[in-house]
Amino acid sequence: MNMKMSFRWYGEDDPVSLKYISQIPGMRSVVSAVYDVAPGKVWSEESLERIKMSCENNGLIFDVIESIPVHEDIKLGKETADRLIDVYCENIRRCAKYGVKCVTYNFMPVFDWTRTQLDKEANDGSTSLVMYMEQLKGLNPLTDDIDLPGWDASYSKEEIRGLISAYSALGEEGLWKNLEKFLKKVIPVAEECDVRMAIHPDDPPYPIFSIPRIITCEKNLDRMLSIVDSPANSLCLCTGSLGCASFNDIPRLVEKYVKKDRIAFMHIRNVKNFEDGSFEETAHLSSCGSLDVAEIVKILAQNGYDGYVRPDHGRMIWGESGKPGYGLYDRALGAAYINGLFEAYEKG
Ligand code: DNO
Repeated sequence: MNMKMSFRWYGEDDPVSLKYISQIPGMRSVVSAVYDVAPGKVWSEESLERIKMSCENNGLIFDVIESIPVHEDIKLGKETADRLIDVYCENIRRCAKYGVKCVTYNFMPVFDWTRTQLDKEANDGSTSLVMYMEQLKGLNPLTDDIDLPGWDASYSKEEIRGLISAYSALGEEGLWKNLEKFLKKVIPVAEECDVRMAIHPDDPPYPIFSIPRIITCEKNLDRMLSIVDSPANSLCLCTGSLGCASFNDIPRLVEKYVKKDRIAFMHIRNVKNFEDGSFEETAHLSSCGSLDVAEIVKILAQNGYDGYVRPDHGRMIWGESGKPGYGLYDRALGAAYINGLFEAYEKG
């Protein structure tokens, strides 16, 4: 197969072992990161070497990072941004030295992905991550003490309030300006190192609590890619993140960007969308959700996609417990299904 099947591993503390990951048929690459260093600090070469060796000892290749986090000061365009971008570049160089070919990151202010519940039980007893507008309504992080699942717990409530106010004042155009500055410094370094930077879309792809979000839709993806027109400035096209909004037609977006060679990484998962914008994460199979996963893979296969793919968020099934979205069983089923689709479409 052309594409490179991969699996996210959260390091030594991950309840899913590299040995088990290596037992999934067709598993090639490990997607990981140095998790014990705060954003804005340099990763030690020893840490990268250790991840590389652990993967290789299990017959796996460590060549994808998810993520090198972008410090909030860079996104906010503070005076420390220049120095922090230099640190970011140094981390890219170090990763490349240990064999990394693709670095995933996001430009979401304050919070990464947002859901209202992490363990919604379905009729079959499995659980998954959901976003219910009903649960979100009426929450105001500036006045309420809220703590949504998936948010960085290291911020105090006061700090979160301060950041939210700063981002509201910055606005979308301010955030674009800071992204532009970041890309113009980072992408040339990635090019030198033969690394493809893969931006993860905002999840969900619309503003939350008046915080601007810009990696959301076709127009904005085009704008982001045109800032530096290079394959090193590419997408991590996450089907679930973009696909929970009705304005994004995922097969069409995949077709457009794969033809331009601007997809470095595919996160493949399915979501079931509701009229009011709520959504539930489901099993990967097309018939389980609103996305036509078979069609998406068909387009990738028929266009000779040779970038990275990983099964994204799985449900918790068969009594497994662990990191929400990141258990072994349902993601392994997802990998097997995606491999099957690629094999079928590549063989025509
Ligand atoms: C969620 C993940 C994201 C992703 C980052 C990339 O499960 O896909 O947290 O890793 O947004 O920086």
